[in-house]
Amino acid sequence: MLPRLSDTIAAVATPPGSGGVGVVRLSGPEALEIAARVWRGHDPRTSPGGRFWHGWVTDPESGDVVDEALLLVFRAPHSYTGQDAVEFQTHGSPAVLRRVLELLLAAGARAAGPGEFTLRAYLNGRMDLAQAESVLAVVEAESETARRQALRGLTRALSQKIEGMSRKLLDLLAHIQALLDYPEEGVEPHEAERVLREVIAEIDRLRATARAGQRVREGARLALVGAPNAGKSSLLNALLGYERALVHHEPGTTRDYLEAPLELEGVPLVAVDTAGVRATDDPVEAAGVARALEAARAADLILYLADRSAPRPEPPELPWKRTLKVATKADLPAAWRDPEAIEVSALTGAGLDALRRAIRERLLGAADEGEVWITHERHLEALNEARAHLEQALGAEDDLMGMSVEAALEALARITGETVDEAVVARIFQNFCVGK
Ligand SMILES: Nc1nc2c(ncn2[C@@H]2O[C@H](COP(=O)(O)OP(=O)(O)OP(=O)(O)O)[C@@H](O)[C@H]2O)c(=O)[nH]1
Ligand SMILES: [Mg+2]
Repeated sequence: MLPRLSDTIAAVATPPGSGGVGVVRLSGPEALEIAARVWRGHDPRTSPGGRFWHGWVTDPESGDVVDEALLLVFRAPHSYTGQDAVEFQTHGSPAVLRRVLELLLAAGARAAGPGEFTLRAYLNGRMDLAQAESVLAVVEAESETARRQALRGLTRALSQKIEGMSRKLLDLLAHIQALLDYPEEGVEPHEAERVLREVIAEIDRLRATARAGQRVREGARLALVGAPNAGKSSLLNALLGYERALVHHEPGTTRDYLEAPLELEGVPLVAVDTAGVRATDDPVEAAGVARALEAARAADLILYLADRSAPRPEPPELPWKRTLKVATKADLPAAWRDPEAIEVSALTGAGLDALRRAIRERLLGAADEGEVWITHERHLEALNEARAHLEQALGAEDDLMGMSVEAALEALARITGETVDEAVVARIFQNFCVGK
C-alpha cells in the first residue's frame, strides 16, 4: 500500500550532522497553512510561488524563536512534488533541524517516509519511475561516471529510448491489428521481422551496458595478490596516491589483508592488499595466505603481481578469467617478459595509467560513456523479458505475434512505471533516504 497523498508531510532533507545550512521540507495540501503557524515573517499563505522570505521559525506555544531562516514557497503544480510545498533553510545544526521538524509535526504535518517526496513527484506525474530511480542514483553517486549516468536517467535519456522502442512496437501492433480485422482490404504485408529485429538490437545494446552501469553504481572489489615481495603494497600505495600500506624489503611484510577505497577512472573501488602467497610453516602467515586467496575469490577483479626483476614464480590457483597479470618493478632489468602482463613500476609510476585503463576496461567492458547505461537490476529484468517476448513474436502467426508484442510493450512500460504494481513502487522508494 502506498502512503496517502493527502497528508502534509515534513522531513529534514539535509544529512545528519552540522553544516552551514540545513533544509526542512514540507509538502501537501496544508503546507502553507502549517508553515504559517511556525513562521514569523511574511505570511506564506499570501505569498506567490517561487518566492523566498527572510524571517524566524518560532514556537507558536511559547513564542520562542528557534532560528533565523529563509522560507521558500512553492505552489502546486510548480514544485518538486507537484503539491504546495515549503522549504525552511535554517542554520545546519542538528538541534535546530530537530526542533523545526518537531514544531511542524505539532502543527499538523506527518513525518515523511523514505523517498516520499519523490514518490509524490512520480504519482503526480512530475517524473516517471526511471527518473525517480535516477534521483536516488544522483544522491548516491560516488564517482564522476556514476553521477553522469544518473543524470542521464534524470533527464529522461533512458525513458526516451524506451518510448522510442515502444512507439515502433505500437505501430507494428496497429498494423497487425489492421491485417487481422480487415483481411479483405488488402492491407500491405508489414515488415514485422525488420521492426522486431531492430528493437531487439536496441534492447541488446542497452543490456550490454548493464554490467558497467551496476559497477559504477555499486563499485567493485579489486584484490592485489602475488608472492611475497612482489610489490603489492607498493602498487596499492601508488594507485591510492598515499602511503596506506607498510612496504619493506623483507618478504612477508603484509600479514593480514587491508582494504582502501579508491576511485579509479570513474569507478568506485575497494582495493584489497593481501599477504604474499607462499608455502609456509608459520601458522600466522598461513592464515594470512588463506585470507589472501579468500580475498581473491571475493573480488570482482584480481591483479596478479609478479616481480619482473626476479625469477618468475609459480602462480597460485586463481580464477584467471577475472585476473589481470601485472609485471612489477619495471624500472629494474627484466628477468622475464610476458606480453600478456602489464608492466608497471610503483617506484617511477611507469605503466600505472595503462594499468588503470586496463582495470577500467575489464570492469566496465566496452560500454561507451556517451551512451545511456542500464544502472538498475529492475530495468535489466524488464528488458530481458521484453526481449524474450519479441523473440517469440519473430516468425509467429499474426495473432500470436500481436500477443507477444503486447507483452513486450507491457514489460518495457514497467521501466518508466506506466504499468507497474504498487508493491514494486513501494519497494523502490523504500531505498530512498527520508527527506528526498
Ligand atoms: N625498484 C623497485 N622496487 C620496488 C617496486 N615496488 C616495490 N619495490 C620494493 O620491493 C620490496 C617489496 O615491496 P612491497 O610493496 O612491500 O611488496 P609486497 O608484495 O607487499 O610484499 P609482502 O607484503 O611481503 O607480501 C620493497 O623493498 C619495495 O621498495 C618498484 O616498482 N621498483
Ligand atoms: Mg605487502
